[in-house]
Amino acid sequence: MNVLLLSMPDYFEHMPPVAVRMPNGALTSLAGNVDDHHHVAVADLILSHRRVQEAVNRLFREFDPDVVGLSVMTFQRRTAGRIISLAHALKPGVKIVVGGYDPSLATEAYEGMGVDYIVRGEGEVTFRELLRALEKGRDFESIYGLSRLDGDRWLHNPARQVHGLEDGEIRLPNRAARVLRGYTLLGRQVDVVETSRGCTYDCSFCSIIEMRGRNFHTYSFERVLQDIRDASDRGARAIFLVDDNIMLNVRRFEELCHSIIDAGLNKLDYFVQAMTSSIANHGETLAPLMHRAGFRYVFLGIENILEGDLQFLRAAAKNTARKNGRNNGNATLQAIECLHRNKMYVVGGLIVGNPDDTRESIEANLAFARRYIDWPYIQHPTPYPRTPMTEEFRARSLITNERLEEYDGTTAVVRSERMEAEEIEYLRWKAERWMKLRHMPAALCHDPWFVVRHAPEMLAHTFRGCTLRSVLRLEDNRKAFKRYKAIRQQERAYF
Ligand code: B12
Ligand code: SF4
Repeated sequence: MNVLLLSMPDYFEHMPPVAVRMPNGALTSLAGNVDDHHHVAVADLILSHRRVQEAVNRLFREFDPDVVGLSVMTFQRRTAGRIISLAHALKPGVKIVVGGYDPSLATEAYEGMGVDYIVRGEGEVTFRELLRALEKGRDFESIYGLSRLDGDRWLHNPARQVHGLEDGEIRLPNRAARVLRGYTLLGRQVDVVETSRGCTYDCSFCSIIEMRGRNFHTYSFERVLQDIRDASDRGARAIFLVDDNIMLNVRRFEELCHSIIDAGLNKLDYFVQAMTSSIANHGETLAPLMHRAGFRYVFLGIENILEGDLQFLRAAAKNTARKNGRNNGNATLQAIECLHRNKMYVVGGLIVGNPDDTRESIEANLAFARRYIDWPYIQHPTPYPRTPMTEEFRARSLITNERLEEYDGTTAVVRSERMEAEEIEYLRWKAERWMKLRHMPAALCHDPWFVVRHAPEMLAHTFRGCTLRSVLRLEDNRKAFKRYKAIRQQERAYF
């Protein structure tokens, strides 16, 4: 069968396509795990975000798909709906399958969207079995994790257990299936690699627990190194480790760094998401090792610097430093200092606009970011399907915006008890632009050619809505913010 796998073109504020176009790891993993006789094409539509319709038309002409699979996050649901309609128009009768976080956690929302199958949870085995059932025309009922349309009724097969990755059943991703080019992270070809799946924490804003429960499974280092080598052989110079929480097992992560060094794969740049507690508590040995292994940017899930907010976010535990077996306060500063001492940059993940936030509590977080963080990744709490946070925001009637295409993390869609959503977003927007500007020299040193060529576009993105008058403060910043919001609105029209 001809199978076309698509990820959505929708991007958010901190990942402008001029600088970041990251592949979707799920699709190549699916492509690597179907039976060999299928012809699979993977197209990350972020690479054609300005010409989505043309790109889909062309992909249909070239691959004539029997099955189309879409990987969807919540803020991409509207675009997914439009692509599904287009697919039906281009080829009536084509089978449509959706998977990923949104279809898994808001399954019912897809039932009326012209979809034939919904894959809930991990997809490799379910999708392989679905293609087999489609070929045979039977046995759909025995596929765990599948929801399917039977006449005009939706049937939901039992959930599939999370995969123990240790058994080697999940084969390596198939990057050869990609049919579009142009992945980049500041001009360096980037790829994604997984070394583990899952997390045992339960932060209230995170979708992971509802998606797969609290567990942690790991791939063998042999497989991970093979995967990195494959990405590198295909031209990648930067690797994003997309594990949900790679720092859960610090000893294992240290061994992984050693393995990367021993295999000579430390010439690549690595980007990773990390818990502050792991870095703070093990940093003395871990951080120098990470530096030697090639780690360059570390995304720290700080979430918030205030204890009350951390309690709301259920993120206090992962931000706690320990000394002699005892809690020793917040780990954030210790972690940042440790990473800086070892020449790594900190991408600071903060969440502002929580229910009890005030102007002062938000300003405190912004001031912290300004002072300590190299690249801000500040977001607003976003009520994604089935997270504990969503329930609380709903119960407190704080959700002010139900337009899911705006659930991109940097659009405030909830208010706090004391502040309007728009005012919360305004504070973040106003502060963050300047923090991003400050990192330009570091980016210039590392990737001078790219930054010189793209600086105007990058600045135009960061400061969109602003004019010389607003930068010189001859105009009220709120007018620039309104223009920014209008531009952002236009950007969301991918069709
Ligand atoms: C790595 C990552 C990123 C990376 C890379 C993204 C990329 N290009 O793939 C970066 C940093 C860029 C990123 C950005 C964002 N992310 Co992100 N990200 C993740 C993370 C950590 C892992 C995702 C991953 O690659 N896993 C490995 C792959 C193999 O697993 P998978 O994606 O789950 O796919 C499996 C199944 O879902 C299924 N499946 C998936 N797609 C399909 C399709 C078909 C057809 C089938 C059959 C099956 C299937 O099968 C796959 C294999 O088993 C998750 C989870 C987490 N713990 O935080 C969040 C997560 C996916 N991100 C999320 C969000 C919201 C975002 C952002 C909007 C920022 C934000 N506000 O947090 C941006 C938007 C990106 C953009 N396009 O601009 C949310 C999504 C929530 C939701 N309900 O939509 C998550 C769940 C985090 C959370 N907040 O809980 N992200
Ligand atoms: S530690 Fe990270 S992956 Fe784990 S629940 Fe919290 S945010 Fe999600």
